[in-house]
Amino acid sequence: MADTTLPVIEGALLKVAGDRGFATARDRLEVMSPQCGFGELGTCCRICYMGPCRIDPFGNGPKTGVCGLTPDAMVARNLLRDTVGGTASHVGHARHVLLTLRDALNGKAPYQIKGVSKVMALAKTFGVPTEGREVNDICRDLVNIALEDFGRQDELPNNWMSKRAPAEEQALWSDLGLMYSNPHNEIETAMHATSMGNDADPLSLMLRVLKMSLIDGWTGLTLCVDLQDILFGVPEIAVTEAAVGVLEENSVNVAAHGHNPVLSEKILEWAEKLEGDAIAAGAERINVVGVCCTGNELSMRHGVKLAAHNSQTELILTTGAVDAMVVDIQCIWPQLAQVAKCFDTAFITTDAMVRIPDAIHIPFEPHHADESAREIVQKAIDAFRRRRGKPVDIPRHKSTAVAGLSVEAIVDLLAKLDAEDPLKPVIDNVANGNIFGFVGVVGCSSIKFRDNAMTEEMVKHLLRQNVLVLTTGCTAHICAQDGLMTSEATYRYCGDGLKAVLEVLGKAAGLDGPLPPVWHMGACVDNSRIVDLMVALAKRLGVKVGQLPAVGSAPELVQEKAVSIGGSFLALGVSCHIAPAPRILGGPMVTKLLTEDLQELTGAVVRVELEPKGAADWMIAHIAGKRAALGI
Ligand code: XCC
Ligand code: SF4
Repeated sequence: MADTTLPVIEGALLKVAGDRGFATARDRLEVMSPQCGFGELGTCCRICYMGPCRIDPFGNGPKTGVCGLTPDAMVARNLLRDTVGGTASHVGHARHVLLTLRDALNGKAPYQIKGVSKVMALAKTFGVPTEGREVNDICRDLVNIALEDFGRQDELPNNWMSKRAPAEEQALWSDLGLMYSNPHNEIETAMHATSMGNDADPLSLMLRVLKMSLIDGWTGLTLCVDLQDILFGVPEIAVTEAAVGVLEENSVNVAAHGHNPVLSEKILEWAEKLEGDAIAAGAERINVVGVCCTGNELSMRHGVKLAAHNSQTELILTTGAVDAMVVDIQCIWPQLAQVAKCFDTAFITTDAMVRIPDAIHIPFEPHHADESAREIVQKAIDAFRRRRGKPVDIPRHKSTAVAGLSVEAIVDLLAKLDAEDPLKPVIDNVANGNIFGFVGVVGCSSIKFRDNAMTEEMVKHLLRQNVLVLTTGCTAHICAQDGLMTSEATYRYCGDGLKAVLEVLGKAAGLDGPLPPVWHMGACVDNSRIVDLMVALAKRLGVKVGQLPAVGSAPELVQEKAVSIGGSFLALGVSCHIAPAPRILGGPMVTKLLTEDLQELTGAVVRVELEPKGAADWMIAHIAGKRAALGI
């Protein structure tokens, strides 16, 4: 029996949807099942019009595509295109934040620099002089360094990667030909290389996969998060709540969904400014709640409540209680507009790239951020006026959750134990086994894995073995909803060693009980925070990141972005558990490369485990191997 409350929340939401007559993603999946076997194995190519070509991995029928493409090259090309999709998404987000910061500095966009400490830290990293200079001037230099990365046509190493990534790993990447310069050029090259009649060598293609993933890691994630922290502030530990029960029947509920805080920060600001209008419309207040990664961004910096992860997005609309759902980019299901239409819900798209039939489109761009945000919040108040008095159905489940564990917040907390050497308490507890290791549980929520509570169950197995869990993205929502970001979870699930460490940390943090055992480190872009923490620990220990007793896990993979994030962990030498299987199994060489031979190249492997316990057991064994190699 699953030791988790999540299926309860999921079940309650599905019941609401069912009672109100809505088909959901689960129904659509059922109609579609079984899904295409060629697609699952990666041996379907539709890159040119002699195809589509399909190769039966059991040897029945054609052994290559019409052009002669082998199954290994086919799966490698497809995988590369997945990572291009993921990387392009994050790099696009990062560039948008960069241009917003530039415009804010030029007085053309209504945003201020809230993360002065981040500006100073980055100035140090990039060798930007600070003595006697205004923060905005220092910041302008940082912006120019970032802009250079997007403009250069030489082959000099990318600024952000070469200054932010650890040196020893860079030497390895350089040997493997994985260093990059301008991310845009590389995205172009990868699309070119995978088009008909180009790269057909599986090994060459797989190295491109790693290179593309590094671009995701250092430009898509690290640069993006660094600049977001400059604009919106470095997250600090905050207590919030999670699950659908955070919706309030008598308030104007505004669900902010998507990824880019450039939008959601303004929505939050205008929700506060227009509270009076909401009260005049008969509401108690404006209740901004967060969905998916936008939810994570808002909870990390403002303690905003977390309403739903990706596979619950259509379900929370069926409660009838969401007055507006405002979205920007990525992971926005087109179905949302159809569900919203059945209620008074204003479903509002804001980005020119995300147009959805039947949505209200209010263009949001940083230069006119205030006007647009005001209009959006007003639409929510109007929708509330129409909804007032109509029945809503809000399942009451929710849990408290501690969020905001940026690396800076963690180091500040540790400094209360050892001001001289903040990481020492962690290192000591890793050495004595109180902390057996670390797992970054990241990525999406998938309806394919929700019924067996894959993420929660896996996490609980890890905690029992004293593994500290760091999480981001929709898996962070899952953990928060299940109460895994509470002190009680420490008592209930952790092994004695981990419990003892978290008790000390909880006290230092001024909490009533121990620090929770699952650390909310943010949105998917904030996986760079997990990497930063690992890099800092490795540096302090004098080892490579790949030698740490640490593993990555994407237990409910959905998005291409999670594929490229996983690739960036692999390039750093951090092994990854993944479920479901990536679409490589039709290519025996590629499969062997990722599950075994990569060990020789970067020190990491990929492991597919579809059951929570099997996944946890493999990770614990892997961590044990790393510990043994370190002699601890
Ligand atoms: Fe999307 Fe980021 Fe995945 Fe959730 S975790 S389904 S990517 S919202 Ni990023
Ligand atoms: Fe088929 Fe080759 Fe064209 Fe792909 S590129 S569709 S394998 S002919």
